[in-house]
Amino acid sequence: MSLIQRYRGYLPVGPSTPIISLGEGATPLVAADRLRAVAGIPPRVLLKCEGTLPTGSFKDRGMTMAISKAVELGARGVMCASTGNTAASAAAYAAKADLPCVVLIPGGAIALGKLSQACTHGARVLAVKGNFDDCLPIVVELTEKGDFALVNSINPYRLQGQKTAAFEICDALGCAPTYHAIPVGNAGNISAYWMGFTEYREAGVTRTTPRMLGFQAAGAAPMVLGHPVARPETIATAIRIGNPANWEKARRAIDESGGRIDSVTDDEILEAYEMLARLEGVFCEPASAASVAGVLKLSRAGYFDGADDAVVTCTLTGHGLKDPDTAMKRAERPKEIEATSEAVLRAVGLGEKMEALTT
Ligand code: AN7
Repeated sequence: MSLIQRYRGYLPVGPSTPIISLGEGATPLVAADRLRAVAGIPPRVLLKCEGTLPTGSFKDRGMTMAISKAVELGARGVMCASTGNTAASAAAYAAKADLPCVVLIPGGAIALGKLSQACTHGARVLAVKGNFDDCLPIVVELTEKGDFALVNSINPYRLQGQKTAAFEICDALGCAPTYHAIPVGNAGNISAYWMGFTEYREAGVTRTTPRMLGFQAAGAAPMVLGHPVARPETIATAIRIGNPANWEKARRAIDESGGRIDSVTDDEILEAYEMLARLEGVFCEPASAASVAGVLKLSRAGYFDGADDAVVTCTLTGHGLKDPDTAMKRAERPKEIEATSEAVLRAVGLGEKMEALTT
């Protein structure tokens, strides 16, 4: 069942809304027990793995709504600015809906997997000499004037779709988590989750809401600093954003929930990225690891002390395959060897042990 069908009663869709779906929704919520044990994190840690969505990121939740509504409302095409994942998702759903799609990306600053998706789905991809914050106002201006629909997260249907991730978490747990950790870029997703958590409480499905813990990259942390960042820099290119469009909404989510916004350095992001891959078998992209990096940071600072009965859910927003360059810059390159079993044993340095096992 598509996400729109499943949560129809909570979404602004009617009988005449066409459902443009790629089978999104129902992503896994995976217990991170090894990571929790190794890092000594007091609460239970669960990972909401959004990399399993059709285009490999959480954007699909918002895009199925945004594109369905664009078709319903008669848009002639769709347009977005993007650090990569929105572009990939918009391109795929626009292809499915037979709508032209134009995306503006910061030139040279988006991950290869995302670029390959946008281009392959047939979007017109334009590399702008500037960063994400330079791209978005152009898209706003052109879509206000023309008949293309804007599908960035300032489109309210995007957040409507994305709030369903909070529903899924509550449905899986049977209650709301105690804390919810999430990376923050343009600040749409944290706002959407808060909307989802509060709507479920208002509907009586859950009795509580979590404290929202938002994490920005240290080199792109306008909400932590309290002012826009003119030249955002981080290895987590997905969240390389200096002036988030949903700043106010996100601020309210954090304040109303009793949560906090914090920053994590690129080193902290990469540490969490590797721990997730090696301890949990979960390959996410660097920006996604910011949620877990933040939980590690807060845990070390004693923030969760005494919260052993608590549950912290972490959104892993995108799949690791989105950014193969970052992965291979860090990983050990394959060793080249002769095609013999002896060479294999020598190369892995386990010759004696493996012989002992096989004889
Ligand atoms: C993997 O694709 O902004 O705070 O243009 O791709 O809702 O912006 C992506 C953002 C986190 C931040 N993790 O979410 C885009 C774009 C990943 C992302 C975020 C993004 P928001």
